[in-house]
Amino acid sequence: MSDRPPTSDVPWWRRGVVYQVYIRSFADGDGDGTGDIEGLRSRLPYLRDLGVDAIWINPWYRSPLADGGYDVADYRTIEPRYGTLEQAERLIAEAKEHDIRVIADLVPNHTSEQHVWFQEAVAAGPGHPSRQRYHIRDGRGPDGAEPPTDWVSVFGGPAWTRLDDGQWYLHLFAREQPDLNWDHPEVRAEFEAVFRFWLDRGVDGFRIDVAHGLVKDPDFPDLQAEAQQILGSPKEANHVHWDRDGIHDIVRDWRRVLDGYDDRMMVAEAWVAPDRLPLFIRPDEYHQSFNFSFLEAGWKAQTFRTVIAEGAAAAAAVDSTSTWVLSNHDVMRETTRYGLPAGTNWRTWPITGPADALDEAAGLRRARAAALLLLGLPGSAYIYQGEELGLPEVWDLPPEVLDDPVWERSGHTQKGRDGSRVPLPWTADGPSLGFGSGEAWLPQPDDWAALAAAGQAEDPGSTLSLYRQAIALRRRWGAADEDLELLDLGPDVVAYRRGSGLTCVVNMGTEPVDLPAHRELLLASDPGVAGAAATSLGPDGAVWLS
Ligand code: TEU
Repeated sequence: MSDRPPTSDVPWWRRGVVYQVYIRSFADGDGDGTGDIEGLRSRLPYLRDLGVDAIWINPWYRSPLADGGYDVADYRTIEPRYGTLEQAERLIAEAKEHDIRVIADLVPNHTSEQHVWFQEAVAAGPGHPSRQRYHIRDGRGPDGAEPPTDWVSVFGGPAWTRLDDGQWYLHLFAREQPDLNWDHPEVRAEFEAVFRFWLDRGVDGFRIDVAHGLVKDPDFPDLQAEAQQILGSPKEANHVHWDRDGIHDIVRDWRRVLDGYDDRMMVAEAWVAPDRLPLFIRPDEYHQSFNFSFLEAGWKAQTFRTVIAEGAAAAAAVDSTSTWVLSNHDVMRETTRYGLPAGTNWRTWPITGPADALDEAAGLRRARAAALLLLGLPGSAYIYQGEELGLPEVWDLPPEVLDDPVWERSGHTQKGRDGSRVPLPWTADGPSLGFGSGEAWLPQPDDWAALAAAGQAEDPGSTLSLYRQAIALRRRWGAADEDLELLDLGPDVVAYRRGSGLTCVVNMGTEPVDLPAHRELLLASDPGVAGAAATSLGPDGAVWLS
């Protein structure tokens, strides 16, 4: 067991630091270019030293990887490229020895087209009961040649694909991801069994994919939407297929299953309006739901102040805690996002440019400051692999290596999300910078050698050292209470004080700002940003004071 002091007696997930492992790109144990369970297991000491409480592992189930594993063919087996069930069990056990909890990623909105249910439904033909587990319907117009509705896929293009026998199936994401019918009792029963399968194998929690999906308007009306933004997040309550009230019954069933086990949790990936988020974290539903407004805020103090106040209040209203997140495998890495001019559409910018709009140095400074903003807040903090290395988005990946279905489905108007999924650099040399013994499935930029974890671990001024120090200090200063007081230090400043006495100040303006009186400078986002006397704070800087 590790010798770290327990933070408190409240449930671990209420205040934990959760590290997101995009398994395909974390560490490759067998040299085939794809990350895997053995690679992850070999890096558990790194995660222990970073100080995280838990890891969330992106889907590791058997999958053709048409959408990076969010197309699950079998929820009870491990994708052979990632390893075996025995290896998964060993990983869970070893993580526990390091005091690291494991959160699995469950995908209930859709399966892979290779799931046995979908294969059966396709083979059986129209009218067969197996078709009712999905949304498979007749088309409209002469010969049913028009899709049943005008709905569009989140990844671009129509949300319906026609089968050879003439019927159409719904897929809100890629063609390879047919949506399940959650009105079907077998679908509900199967997922309860899948929850139990993984709970019995010791997982501590679940991240639930597309928690705002699942339920569709039974009348299947047209949307008549002008155009849906690709990878956009329409935050409309009771939309025809998002954030429908019927979701909550399903969630309550899942919660009953989890409550039959000790100390387990589930976190919702719900892209919903801020005022709808509390509904997902009522006491008999999810334990947490990502606060994506925090991620979506640009480098603007007013926006962050509002988002923090609203997020904390919304969680407190239902006796939950907020779940802060700056980045994940679906969005441009914040080091690049914060380096782009305010208002830039970062989904399209890698294609539209202009490339010289990017200020990489400012982006990194701001990302480091944002880390202190994030890690000082009460509630839980999710960090995405590579964030602790200050990795930028690889926005200039050559088109021929792109793997995200978004690239093709968007008609090449968006490159997609591969730029945030490039395998991690562990060492300054080797064929894939220590990721594995061979080439990585996506190419790493040459200058990532300088960002490798091994070098950063030795450098006290590195981004990795900053994260390590911040997470260690958070145990002492940030975890003991859920108190939060926002301070007014001017229009360009985000500042708050915690009940412990920790004060966090972030300067999002262009001029230095005065720091409040304090006893000690605990941590600064960049050496020198607060000067020797720590009386003022430079632009794009953050400090923790006591
Ligand atoms: O993402 C769900 C989802 O809705 C996102 O695509 C969202 O629209 C976008 O990121 C908002 O900016 C989840 C997974 O995280 C993603 O990787 C999968 O591709 C998707 O579900 C389908 O399973």
